[in-house]
Amino acid sequence: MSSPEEQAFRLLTEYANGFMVSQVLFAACELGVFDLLAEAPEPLGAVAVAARLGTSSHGTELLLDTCVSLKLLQAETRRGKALYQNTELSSTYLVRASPKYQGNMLQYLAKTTYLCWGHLAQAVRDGKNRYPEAFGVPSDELFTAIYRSEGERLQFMRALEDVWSISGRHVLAAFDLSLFPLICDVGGDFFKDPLPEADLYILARVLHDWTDTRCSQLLARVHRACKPGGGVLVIESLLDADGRGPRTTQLFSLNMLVQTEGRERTPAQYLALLAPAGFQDVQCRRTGGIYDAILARR
Ligand code: ASE
Repeated sequence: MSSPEEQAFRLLTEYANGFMVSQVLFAACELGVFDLLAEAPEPLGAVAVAARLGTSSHGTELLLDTCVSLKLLQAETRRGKALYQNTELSSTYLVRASPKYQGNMLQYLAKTTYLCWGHLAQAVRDGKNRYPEAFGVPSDELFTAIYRSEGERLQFMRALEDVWSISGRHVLAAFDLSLFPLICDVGGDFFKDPLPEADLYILARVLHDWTDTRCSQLLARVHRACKPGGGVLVIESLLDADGRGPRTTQLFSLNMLVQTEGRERTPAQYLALLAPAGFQDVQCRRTGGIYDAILARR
């Protein structure tokens, strides 16, 4: 048994090196390790993987063995030689052909979000991100942190779809939506474009990108478009009432600080946005998953 002090140091080391774990995952995806092993008829050695990927055999072996420790790959030793194959986790989520593939999100996190997190301390100092200065994009843009180009916008949309393919059903099962025959999933330029008439408006991962002022404007627009008896379904990751958890949601809220002008919110904070916009009967349902649901009626 290690002393509390040693345990604390172990925890500190784990946190300090946490970014390395993310990078191993990102690199293995980017290089196509999981796709190659999925397509191979049998487990492959490091030299064979390196030859097929066009990578160094030394680097590849290190990467593969680290993936084994992380349970992203499994290895068996045959006649003194390690042979690698995918685990359940990597077959399900990291192979491009899988219906539950999460690689677009990982690529987005690696190529965009990760860079923004390098400016976390500055974002905390300022209370807002310095994305325009840091990345050399026009600072008059309100919402540049999510995509710097059309290609990045498409990547972001593919990334959100990856997560939706896992979380969507749980969130949509949180409430009986059969009362709402015509449903509008709000996206695009919703501050400017007219909203179509509908019984229910879904705002999924939208409000967390915006300031309270912008959220109020958007909710007022939705309220005006909404039929009497209709409603709005907000899909977001809910913070605990005291803001001290869940940890993933706290990290998402910091993510909104470094990438957007928004934040994650508590149920009371969503109520404080919905009620002044004219919505009633606000109900919050936690799903136990990443995203929760809030239903309010006009
Ligand atoms: C956004 C979602 C994301 C804006 C920036 C983002 C994600 C990463 N960066 O609306 C996806 C998952 N993370 C969160 C916080 O939902």
